[in-house]
Amino acid sequence: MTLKSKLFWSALSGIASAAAGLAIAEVIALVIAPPSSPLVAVGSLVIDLAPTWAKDFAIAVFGTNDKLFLLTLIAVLLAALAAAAGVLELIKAPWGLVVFGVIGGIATIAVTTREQSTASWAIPSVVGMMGAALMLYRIVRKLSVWTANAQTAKGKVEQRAIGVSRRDFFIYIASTAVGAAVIGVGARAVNATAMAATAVRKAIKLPAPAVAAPPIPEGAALDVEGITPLITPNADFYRIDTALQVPSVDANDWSLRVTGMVENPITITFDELLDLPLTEKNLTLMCVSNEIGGNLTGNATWLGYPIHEILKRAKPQAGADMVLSHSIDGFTAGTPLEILQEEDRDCFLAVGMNGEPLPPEHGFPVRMVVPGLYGYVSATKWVVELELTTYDRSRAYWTDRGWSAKGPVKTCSRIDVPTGLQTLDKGKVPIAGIAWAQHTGIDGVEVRVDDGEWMPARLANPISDDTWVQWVFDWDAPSGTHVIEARATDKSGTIQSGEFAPVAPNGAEGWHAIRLEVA
Ligand SMILES: Nc1nc2c(c(=O)[nH]1)N[C@H]1C(S)=C(S)[C@@H](COP(=O)(O)O)O[C@H]1N2
Ligand SMILES: [Mo]
Repeated sequence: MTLKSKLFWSALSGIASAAAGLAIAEVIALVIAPPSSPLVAVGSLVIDLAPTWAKDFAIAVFGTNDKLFLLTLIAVLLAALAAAAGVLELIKAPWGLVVFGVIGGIATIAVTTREQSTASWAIPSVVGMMGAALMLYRIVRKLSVWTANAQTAKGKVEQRAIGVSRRDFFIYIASTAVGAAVIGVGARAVNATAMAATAVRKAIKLPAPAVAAPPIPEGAALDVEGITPLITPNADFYRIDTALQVPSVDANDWSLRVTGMVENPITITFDELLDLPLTEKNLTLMCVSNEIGGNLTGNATWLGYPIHEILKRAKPQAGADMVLSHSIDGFTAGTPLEILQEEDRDCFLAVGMNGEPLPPEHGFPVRMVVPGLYGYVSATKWVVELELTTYDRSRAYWTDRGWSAKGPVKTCSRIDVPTGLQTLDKGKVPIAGIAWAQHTGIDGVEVRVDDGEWMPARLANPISDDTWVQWVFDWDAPSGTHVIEARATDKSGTIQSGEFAPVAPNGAEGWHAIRLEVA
């Protein structure tokens, strides 16, 4: 084999391996976060570091294609480096792998120094780099076998000894390159769409509410270390959905259709929604899969438009008893029509969460929130259609998977502090937590120690019947091992049941219990 063709094939090996690594990185970025794509991060870093004259030059020459120019430039540069790595790996292994390591290192630095990056953002670059290196190692090994065979053949004996033929090698490298291109370009396109939707979200200014949430009452937050804060920051808010990739919806393209059993089907755009008088409200959201003592719950300040107003405009036909809300990703939830029509329940098409547009993973641009029902029957994120129908005729996503068609929230309480399995000093110890019975309201919480008498805890001032409420019991802890339990009573008189029930099919039951040691 000539030196020229050795150089050619090894350079091609480097490029195919780099393409595979990039494709791996893009696919992982789909799951981690679109801006964790090394291509984007390196591009952004170059933009940040480029001197002004270079930026001016690029804009002057390429106009609005300046970003395309930059990405092309990076791609060409990367291809050249990858080709060099391929050649190096063939003639001076493992230096080709080292070059890939350096490229991966630069990408990792670029990604992790981006604004709002977290440590996990390094994963696409690191895994992509390792994938590329492994690929290069394997391809070059095949290439060595082939070139060795070729040399033997030129000598005299067996044309195809053991090992790899030119054809085998060509198929291997071509399938790597084509596979990487197809997967990588596809993933890149999805990531780019997600980033564009994020940019739209950033530019949105939510209007002030026409009806603001009442101020949080004095004494709603107890002064107990470790108790659940009244309002859950968006970053800490639990996330439950069936979406492998967070749907990216451009608010400018979004609309909601009200369809099915209505006299007056309507469509409403995002701008139209923002122009309506919006209401603000604190509301605790709860997942039906929340175990006793679990944390699949959060309390936020939502900004939205009352769904009963939308329904009034659409005029439901007689006989309809369910609103099947459709998410853009195909998820559906079935909510009783009469609940959504209640004028004082504040069922929302929500656009804001704690003062900002809905975060993408919490349903941007618009989701539903309904006080008093578990999320799976009410809180459709990325909602695009409200279909009026009947429980007889239609089944929602989870109803087909063994969960109850209706899901009112069960009255419940949780002990936040002390955490279980802890050793405390004897004496005064606050036992504290939260209790909830959305839309009914909490009347009281009781605590008992070691199967003793139930003793009333002190309730904080509730924000409203639609939110959780904090409680505390001042315990004088004697030495020994103790089991502490709590139970809530709601304003309808229902006492939280102590009988264990699993989360399926309509929510867990039982008392939260913790065991602790007092020295
Ligand atoms: N589109 C869509 N919306 C959805 C879901 C889903 O899987 N897809 N899950 C629901 C469930 S089960 C719950 S508990 C809440 C959770 O909302 P959060 O992720 O904002 O906390 O969203 C609801 N809305
Ligand atoms: Mo849920």
